[in-house]
Amino acid sequence: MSQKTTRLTARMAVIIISALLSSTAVKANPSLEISNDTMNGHSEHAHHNHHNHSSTHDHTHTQAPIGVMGGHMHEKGDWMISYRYMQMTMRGSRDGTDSIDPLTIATTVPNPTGAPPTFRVVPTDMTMQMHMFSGMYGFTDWLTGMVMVNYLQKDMDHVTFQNGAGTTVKGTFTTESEGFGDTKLTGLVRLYEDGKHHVHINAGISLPTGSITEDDEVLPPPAAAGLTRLRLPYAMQLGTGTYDLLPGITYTAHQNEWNWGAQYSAEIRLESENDEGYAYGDLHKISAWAGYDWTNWFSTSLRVTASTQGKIDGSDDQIAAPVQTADPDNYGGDIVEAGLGIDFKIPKGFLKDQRIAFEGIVPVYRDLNGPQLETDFTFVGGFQYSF
Ligand SMILES: [Cu+2]
Repeated sequence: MSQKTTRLTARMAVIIISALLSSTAVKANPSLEISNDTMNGHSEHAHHNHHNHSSTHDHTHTQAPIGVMGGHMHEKGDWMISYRYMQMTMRGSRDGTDSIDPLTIATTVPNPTGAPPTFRVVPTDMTMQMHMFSGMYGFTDWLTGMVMVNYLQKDMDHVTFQNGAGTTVKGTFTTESEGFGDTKLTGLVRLYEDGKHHVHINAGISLPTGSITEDDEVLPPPAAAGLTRLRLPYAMQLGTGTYDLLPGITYTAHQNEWNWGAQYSAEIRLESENDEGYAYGDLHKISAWAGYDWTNWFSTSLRVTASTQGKIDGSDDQIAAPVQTADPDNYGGDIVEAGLGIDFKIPKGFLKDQRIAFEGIVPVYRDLNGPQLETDFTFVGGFQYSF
């Protein structure tokens, strides 16, 4: 039954995406066929007049900070492969907009199962590392395809309070999970292009290739209990378990030394629950940025991002422990972040014109469905190779 549902929703997703692609294509095609030469003319124009930098690729000038996915397109026949490393550092918990310490959680926050009455195991910090490998190809001047494969490493430190009540700390422990995450296939469809302003649609699907059945050893509260192997909470799993639609729209522009842009992107679950009985909340995200070219090989950017995500719907009955991460209600929330990016375009040698970029992102505002671990810092570093 669940396999049938999976097949059905996968087919629906393919139909939706191909409908989206073909309808845009029909709309965009007549003008694009005529304007192909004009477009090339524009980029040549941009090449020689707007930028006196020798050997400047037009797309390099209009691309988004490295933490933005699907921020640029490629011309027909152009390839790009890239590697991005992302590290999210979380320390301490937050409930709504307020921080909450482990002792307060362990003695006052109700455990929905009622036994024990409060969350006696509290996560204290977490590191998530993600290695993202992606390939892009310009099928035509109006359609770029993108594939992304992720490899994740997560570790979470916890403190266990002894028995069902009181302030005695029994001990600490760390859980780990590692493996491939979900795989993302995206079509980028050009909607508008005049050599200065660019608009494209991001039409993607996320395939549930990441494991949602990771387990590890945990330290339970009863004084006599030793390390016990359990299914890890949702936050430590590697994928969503559902087919997800990844819609979005991206605007980029440049003038002289300045570039700027904005992107709306979302993750919409295409199934009401995965094989273990739950689905993550939908995610909506808006980013806006501005960048400045200090030289023809060095630029910086500032970005602001706002996102909102719902709670987990349903639950995995094998995820059961008196810990906040095992409660589906303690997921999602509203977050505003600010990012500072630096970009290098290698000026000479065999990697000439290839891009190395970094972005550091800090939270500005957080209203979390909690208690939930809060992200204090996100680092993204990447290398992009075009040919
Ligand atoms: Cu690219």
